[in-house]
Amino acid sequence: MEDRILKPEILLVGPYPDWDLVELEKSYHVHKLYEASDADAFLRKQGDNIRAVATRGELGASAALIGKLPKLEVVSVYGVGYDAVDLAACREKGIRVTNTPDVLTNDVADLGIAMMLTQSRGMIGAERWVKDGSWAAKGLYPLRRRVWGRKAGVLGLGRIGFEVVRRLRGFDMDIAYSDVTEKSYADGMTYIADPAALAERSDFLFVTLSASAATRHIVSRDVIKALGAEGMLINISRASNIDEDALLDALETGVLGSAALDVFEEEPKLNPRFLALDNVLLQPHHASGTVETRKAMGQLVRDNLAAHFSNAPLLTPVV
Ligand code: 8YV
Repeated sequence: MEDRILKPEILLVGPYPDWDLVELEKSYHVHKLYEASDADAFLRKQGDNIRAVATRGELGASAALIGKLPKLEVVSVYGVGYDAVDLAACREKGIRVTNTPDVLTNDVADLGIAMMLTQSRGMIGAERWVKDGSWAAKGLYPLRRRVWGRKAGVLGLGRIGFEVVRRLRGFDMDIAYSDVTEKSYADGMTYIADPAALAERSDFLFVTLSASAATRHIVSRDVIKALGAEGMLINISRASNIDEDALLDALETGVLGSAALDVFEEEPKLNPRFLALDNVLLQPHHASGTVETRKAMGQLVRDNLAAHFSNAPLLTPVV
């Protein structure tokens, strides 16, 4: 009997690792949108029977895509961020949404700390200094700024922000945070509601809040200016949380000291202005990119789909 009669049909928006694809194909008839040369034609042909979308954090599911899938029941996001899923369209049509919180928190926090250290101590340039012979030819590498004991600001004290803080404590840092409300678990940390005031007192400003329309450009031109010529901005959340034009202007003119970024508007295509800067550390949106975490994320995507198709409660529902 044909596969699709026995198995629910699902749409994969972007590629997953092979170990996930193999497992998904055991239970579902998988359509790969990313392999279609003409996505519209593909969806006109296949869209009518698709009951689930499996997507990635940064790819989400737009209202336009959802509108082309009349039998859609559930969107399962491989990622904690669901800002790219049109939740209003899902709510209106009774479509459930799940994500993969918790399993990636520690890896995302680790990368944030690694980015702070790498950028502050100039490790990329230092390695170049060794490899290109500058060490032997020119002598000592220019001095960089210390990390321990300095002031950190954390914008968004959710799961990831909290783990960033736990790690920063190991560097004896003076830590403050900003969030919509003061948090009961923010032991020993100064609460500063205004992001610009938080930036003003910070040497390192971590952006760790989940993105939504309400947080768009919360790191504004003024916040960036307040962080200042000695400050460093570290973004492990979403590009939309930062006014990227303002960030580029500030990095180019020295209004902001430096930045370490894992996410970009229009990624994976970056604004070419980033590539000309020597005061940025650029990472390819891989804060959750370890084998262990990605395996756990894939498992949670599948567990949510399995729960949905067996009428069991969803493990990590968003809608
Ligand atoms: C991506 C993410 O989903 O968790 C998120 O919100 O953006 C990431 O984990 C991951 O890079 C896979 O594309």
